[in-house]
Amino acid sequence: MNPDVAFAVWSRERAQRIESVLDARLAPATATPAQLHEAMRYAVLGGGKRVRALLAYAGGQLTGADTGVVDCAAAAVELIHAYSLVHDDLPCMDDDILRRGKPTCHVAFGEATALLAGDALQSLAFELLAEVAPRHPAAQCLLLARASGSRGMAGGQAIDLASVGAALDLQQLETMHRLKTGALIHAAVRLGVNCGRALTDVENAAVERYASAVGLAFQVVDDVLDVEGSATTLGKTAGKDAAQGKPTYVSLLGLAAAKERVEDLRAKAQAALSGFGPGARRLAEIADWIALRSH
Ligand code: GRG
Repeated sequence: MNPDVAFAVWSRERAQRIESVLDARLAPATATPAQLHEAMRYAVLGGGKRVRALLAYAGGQLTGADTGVVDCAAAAVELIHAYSLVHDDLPCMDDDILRRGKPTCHVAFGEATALLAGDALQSLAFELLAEVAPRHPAAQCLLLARASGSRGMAGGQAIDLASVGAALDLQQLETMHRLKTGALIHAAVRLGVNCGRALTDVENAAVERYASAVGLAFQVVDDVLDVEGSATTLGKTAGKDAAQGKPTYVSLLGLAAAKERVEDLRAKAQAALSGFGPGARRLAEIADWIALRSH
């Protein structure tokens, strides 16, 4: 694709591309067990901003990776994300009925099928990385496993569930979000970067700073949108955190300071990319998009 096309064009093209990759890799809805496969496809296809896939593709551009090589990394991280949303929405967790503008997976298919769909999406993510990733598949699987496991996303979710009604301080809140949301966003960048040329130590440290800043910025914006957004624009229930008494950046800092924190993180992400050339363009654009998003 022409490297000069606008971000909106590039991101739309990549979102369509990952949709096709996911469509091709998910079992057909008619394959036995049909209800499970239908639920998996329902949870993954036809919705979502695809932020994590875009970050993987943009990370791949930084290191000159072949887009076809990045496909499986981008798909794997989106599959883990979709599984986490299905499980997060279950009655035993966040108990939500709306996701990506449609009924949540358990509302549409029942709790048992939704649980299994999440499990199977997780397995499929690792199957893709192990089977298709042409470079260092074991290292890529390790990276994704660590980001999504008990010391990453699942651990952050456990802290989140335990924090309802608790008085977390800012540092505890940040630790929770760095795990629950940041770890997978961080992994998305890394998985893409790893598909291309090897980076120097200095470059690797800069990528870490970038991924860490955008991972946290994404969550702070999510907290702001939970207050300022509506279910129509968000495609999910708005105002839930406050209703559940969950600590958020807005409840701890106030709206204005939370927005300042987003700006600070956006500046950090951009600064981290300053040593790279034009290959960092899409990562820079995604940092702006994450900070300025309205849904
Ligand atoms: C169940 C192990 C397990 C983990 C769940 C991701 C997560 C952890 C819970 C989701 C709860 C939530 C709303 C977190 C806020 C940030 C976030 C991950 C929002 C959803 O991600 P988007 O906005 O969703 O990228 P789309 O639909 O655009 O893909």
